[in-house]
Amino acid sequence: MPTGPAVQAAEQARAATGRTIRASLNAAPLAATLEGKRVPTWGYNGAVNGPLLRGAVGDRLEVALHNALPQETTIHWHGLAIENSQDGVQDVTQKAVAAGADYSYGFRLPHPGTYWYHSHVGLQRDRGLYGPLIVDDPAEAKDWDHEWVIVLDDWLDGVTGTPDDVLAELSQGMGAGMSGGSSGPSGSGHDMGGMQGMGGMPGMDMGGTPSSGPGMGGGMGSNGRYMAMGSTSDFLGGDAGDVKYPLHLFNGRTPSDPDTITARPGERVRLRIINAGADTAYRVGAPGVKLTLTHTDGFPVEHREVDAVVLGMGERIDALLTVAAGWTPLMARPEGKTGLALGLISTGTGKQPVPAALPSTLAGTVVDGGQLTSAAAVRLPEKAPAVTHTVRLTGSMMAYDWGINGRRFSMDNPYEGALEVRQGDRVQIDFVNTTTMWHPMHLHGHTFQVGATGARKDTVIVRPGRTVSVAFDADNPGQWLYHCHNAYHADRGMMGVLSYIG
Ligand SMILES: [Cu+2]
Repeated sequence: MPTGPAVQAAEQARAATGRTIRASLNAAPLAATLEGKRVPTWGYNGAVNGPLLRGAVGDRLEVALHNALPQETTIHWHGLAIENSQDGVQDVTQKAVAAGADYSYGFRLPHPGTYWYHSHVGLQRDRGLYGPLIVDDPAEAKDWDHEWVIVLDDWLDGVTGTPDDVLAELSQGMGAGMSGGSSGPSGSGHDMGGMQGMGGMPGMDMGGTPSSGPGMGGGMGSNGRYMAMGSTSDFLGGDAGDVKYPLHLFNGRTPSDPDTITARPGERVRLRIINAGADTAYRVGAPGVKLTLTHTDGFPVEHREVDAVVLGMGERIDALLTVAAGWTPLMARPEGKTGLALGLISTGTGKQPVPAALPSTLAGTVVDGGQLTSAAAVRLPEKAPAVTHTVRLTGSMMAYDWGINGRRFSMDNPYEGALEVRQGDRVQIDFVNTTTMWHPMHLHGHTFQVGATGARKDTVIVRPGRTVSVAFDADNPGQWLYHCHNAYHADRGMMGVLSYIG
């Protein structure tokens, strides 16, 4: 039970400063201005990318939500191991907040780091209903001069359609998208590497016949307006994304009007990068400048110097960057897609770079957060798992039937197929990707460890045909969702519940 005695006991055991941080979030329709155009969308407090919420470890965060949307909503506090009743999952941890209603969230901030919040209802977070949440560690030695909180997002709402329009098209399956003439090279990307490592999994329709999609030829879907065809990434192991986005935002702004910070040459900037996208991994870097990766998903890692870092949807990376004289373009390139999200660092000299003149690729040493090593201070002590759950990621672009172990999640019966754990147990989850596409797998309420010594994370990239094993100690009782953080995959059913029993 989200409010049972075990949950209350876990909440009482969390560190407390006695301080309370209060914030208000008003979820409402708004008109954003992007590329000089008025873009109708939904967001918090009148903007795309909500306000920065910030407190210290042990502070209590109280957020008053007003729902001025025309439909129900909730807020999920992504990555935070908070009290279960505050996790913001409709029909699992709370009743959704009705249109016009108010709701109060309140919980202690359990761990320092870079987190974020977003709506957990339907496809609302592929509009503007998200924002950054930073938890400070007062004991941390600050070896940087500036901090830059960076929220990246793939954007189409109000420009080419709405997320609901996108889902309507995708749900017809790949056949519908292929019948359109405007969607690029014949969709071969979605089949790429399809047979490798799949071994004829049941439910895998690799026939590739355009007629396999229901609803063929009807409505918008037949135009292939939203489906990204041939979007591939070697880094992600094949198919990179399902959806075409006309814009990519860096703190709610496009490259023609970039977010810009000023610094002196030689100063260090701590980047706190959040991928709030729905269907896009971002490769982030500055040409000719090294990034020192220090944290992923809030938790410290052994420092790693790279040329660029890839973030799946929901992932965060903290990195240190030393400022060079002139202008430094911090680029986020959508993996396997075209476009750019951009921010600039200026030292007050030189000429501001023109987006079109920037390099189209970021090469060299490139890693993702799941390939980093946890800092010793946060590494889980070695322990044999009391239980191992196998989570097969299933489905295909062809039928758009994404699921877990061949079953599509339904909120009507959320506990069917739940992964059962007992408090105190070391739990291992093996994410086995039987599909031809990568999935960023997210677990609520816990920060697992990837492999024996990998990073502590709450969202990890699982490449096609690969297995990623994660482990955690079951220390936060309740009912917790786990799901692919591709908004469209999650909505179609690649989701399940981790359930504390006994
Ligand atoms: Cu997915």
